[in-house]
Amino acid sequence: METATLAQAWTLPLPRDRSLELGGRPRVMGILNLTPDSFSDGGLWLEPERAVERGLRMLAEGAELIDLGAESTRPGGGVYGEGAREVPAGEEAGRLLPVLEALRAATDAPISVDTRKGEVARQALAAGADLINDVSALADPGLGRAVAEAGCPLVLMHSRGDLATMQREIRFEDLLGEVRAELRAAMDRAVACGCREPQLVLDPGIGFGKTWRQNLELIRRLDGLASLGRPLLLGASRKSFIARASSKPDAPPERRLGGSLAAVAWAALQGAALVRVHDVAETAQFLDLWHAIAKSGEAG
Ligand code: HH2
Repeated sequence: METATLAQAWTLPLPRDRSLELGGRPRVMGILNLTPDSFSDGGLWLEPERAVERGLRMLAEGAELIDLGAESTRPGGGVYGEGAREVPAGEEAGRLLPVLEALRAATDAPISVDTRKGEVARQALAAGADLINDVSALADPGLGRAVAEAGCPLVLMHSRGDLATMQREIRFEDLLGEVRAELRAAMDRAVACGCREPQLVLDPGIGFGKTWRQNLELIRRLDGLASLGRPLLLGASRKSFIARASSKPDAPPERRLGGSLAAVAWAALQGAALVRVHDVAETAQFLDLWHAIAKSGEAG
């Protein structure tokens, strides 16, 4: 392969007259789960002070933005058994807001909030969040309306069915075509809620209602979603398909960095604008080098 596809340039509007510039080298979104039960970092950052430190450390290590999650969305019916418990909005906001407020006071870097609930999104935006990451792609139209009012970016992630059972009922005839059509439908839902297309970021939803082979195919063919005309985000970090597709299927989440970087390499090659990862320092260095190599032909 002679050249890589460097990501197209995009400018996403952020609250308070700021913007998030995307393009060239994919940006690193560092994962910070304030949950007891996330599959990889669950229980590690329950103490708000430690969570804030972790967020600031990820920024120092090269994350361009932080994704705060206060409800695990671990799918059920597959390798994770029952999947995550749904958390009431009050409990989710109670975990989220102290950390969000303290991080907001400490940094101007973009902060994303991973939530499916309009009520939580609204409170998060009022507390200084810059971007909403919705793995349900607007199951709650109230979330779309909150984003429309704030004028901030919204990540629409592809998934199918209920979180509790989605790994049990997987059926695709044309994987890429169906994911693309369902993301297009999600964009239309967002516009119906008052959002504008320039606010939207799209994500194929690795591990959400897909088999491990389908995850591989979606990563390999990610650029097939570029025709939707929006920046793409890939979240493959430490997910179970990495172990399943490797010669060490029992590798626990913290031993999946090599495979996570392979997914980042494929995302970068196909012009992904953002990658959502746990291992920030390693991914940032990987992408710096990936980009330097891709650009080295131009230096003369
Ligand atoms: N994956 C997870 C959560 N949020 N958001 C986007 N946009 N894309 C993803 O692939 C994605 C996501 C699941 O991973 P994690 O947050 O590490 O675990 P958990 O859901 O168990 O908290």
